Amino acid sequence: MMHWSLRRQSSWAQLAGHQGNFQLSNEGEVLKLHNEEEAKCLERLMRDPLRPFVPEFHGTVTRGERCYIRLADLLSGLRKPVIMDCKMGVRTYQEEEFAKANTKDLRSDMYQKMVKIDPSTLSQEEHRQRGVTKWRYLQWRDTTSSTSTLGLRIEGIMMEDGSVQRDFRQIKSLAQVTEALLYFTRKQLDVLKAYHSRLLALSDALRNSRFFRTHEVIGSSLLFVHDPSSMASVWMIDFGKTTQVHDTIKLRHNIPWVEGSREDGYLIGLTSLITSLSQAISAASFHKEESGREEESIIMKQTEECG
Ligand code: I3P
Repeated sequence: MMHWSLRRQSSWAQLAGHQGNFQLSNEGEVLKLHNEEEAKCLERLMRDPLRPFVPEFHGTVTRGERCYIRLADLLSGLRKPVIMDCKMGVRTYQEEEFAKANTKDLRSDMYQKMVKIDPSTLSQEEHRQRGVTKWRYLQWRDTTSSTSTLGLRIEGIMMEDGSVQRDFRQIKSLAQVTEALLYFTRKQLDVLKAYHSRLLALSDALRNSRFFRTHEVIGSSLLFVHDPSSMASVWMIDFGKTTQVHDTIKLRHNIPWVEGSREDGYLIGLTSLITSLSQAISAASFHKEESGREEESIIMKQTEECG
């Protein structure tokens, strides 16, 4: 998760996967620690039909000894933004990470994260080593969340008061995603409809995108942003693990991954989100009608009592 307003620095810092990777810029941009793959992707995206769905990329800048990519602040102009990060695709690890699954390159921090949530998931060997490979951890995250099945997972939500919630790892079903969407939008129909249209437009743009045809999109998120004036938009962010595939590989993005296929399942996730938004729109419409009826009957009762 990464694109946060400079005005809300503490919020994005709280949510960002890699704290310390961001800097403020006086020009109202978000500076993100340079990553070669991400910079290449952003450059290509600026010449692709996906451009309107990606934060404007303004090149790089050096600060001290570190290089940063310069991105438009997606929260600029929003008063009290409400934000949701959805990580897309049926896996969040690259094939290289998978290839390293049998190495002895163990991560104790990832082992600790797993122990905290469910120690029973770890083998005796892993407990003895007090470490797991990065692939093991990422794959566990994918299969214990909605990533493997629905092709997306909600990584975090920030509400208008700045409070941050990251506790969505238990979400497995589409109905639970719909519940989360209703909570995130507070059942506002106009906001849900705006998100729905934006995702349909994204779906069209992806169909026409050369970038999408030729890239394996891993660990990238859709950032949902709205504010009290109901301005709502969705942005594609985080391309650090997105790579171009060889010409001979024809990616479909809508089928499960098998080793070597490079498939990411991005469109499985997008379809899940669009379906879930349609369900949320129906639920919110029903709720609105019910509330209207309740209000009407209260008014009628009061009129009768007065009369
Ligand atoms: C992190 C999350 C990040 C990943 C990071 C994980 O786990 O999967 O996407 O960074 O790996 O620790 P969680 O969200 O459960 O805390 P990459 O996407 O860059 O791989 P890292 O610790 O090696 O940075």
